[in-house]
Amino acid sequence: MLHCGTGRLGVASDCGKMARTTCDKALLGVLQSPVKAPPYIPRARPEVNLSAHPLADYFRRAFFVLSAQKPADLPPDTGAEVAFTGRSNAGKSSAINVITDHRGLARTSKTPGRTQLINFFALDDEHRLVDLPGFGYAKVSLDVRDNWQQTLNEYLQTRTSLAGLILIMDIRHPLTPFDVEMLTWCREMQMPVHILLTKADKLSRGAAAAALEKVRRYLAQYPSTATAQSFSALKKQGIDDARKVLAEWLRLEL
Ligand SMILES: Nc1nc2c(ncn2[C@@H]2O[C@H](COP(=O)(O)OP(=O)(O)O)[C@@H](O)[C@H]2O)c(=O)[nH]1
Ligand SMILES: [Mg+2]
Repeated sequence: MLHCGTGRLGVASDCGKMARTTCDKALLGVLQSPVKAPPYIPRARPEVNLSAHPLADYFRRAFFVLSAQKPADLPPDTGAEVAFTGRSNAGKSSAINVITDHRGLARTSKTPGRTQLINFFALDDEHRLVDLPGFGYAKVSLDVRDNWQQTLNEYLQTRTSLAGLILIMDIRHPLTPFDVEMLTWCREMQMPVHILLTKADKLSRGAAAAALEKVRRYLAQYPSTATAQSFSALKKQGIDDARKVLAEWLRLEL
């Protein structure tokens, strides 16, 4: 192998010569074959798209800023941010990825409990999206869990730039004890909350509508501003509705 490799680099050797000759012939064949120019397809100029979808384009600007493990790591508490929360594996990172139209911005995982950091994504100098660590069956030691739950609590209790929470629930298992706890906390703190019932692609249209209705009936029992919609990161369903909620909370002027 090494021998052939040296030949390819032009050092005289039988093997090298053979490789060169075969290669040259192949190259010549490609060069000599009539190459048809591809048909000219005019492309829409980016500026045209920008004016047509200002919301989508705004969220597409998102970029990773930092991961915080302890309160001291948090970025300055200025401007406005919206945090995504929910059980591990509910689909938080996937939701952030489709809303910002970035495939791997927030890492997604098939293994629950892998993201234990508060991840910040900036949209501009004053607006951020935040991927919170998933509660639930995190595969971390108790010590570590205590540590980041403390950071998470402190973040939720003291962050003045936090404009609202996007609570992600698997549409097949909505209103888990964690979700109910989170909704109660939001009510008590008067924190705006919008529920994305995600993985809607896993249910029939009728079953998805019934799940949404069930959640809305639950919310209607309490005087609060909590809202809900169905969503699918896989089928890109409900993305613009979610973006509109974010834009309102972040007071974006687009
Ligand atoms: N079918 C389907 N799968 C999804 C959807 N959203 C997320 N997933 C999958 O659910 C798993 C967990 O998603 P992830 O975004 O990492 O969840 P997180 O732990 O809450 O951040 C991954 O395997 C995703 O591909 C969705 O809308 N539909
Ligand atoms: Mg995640």
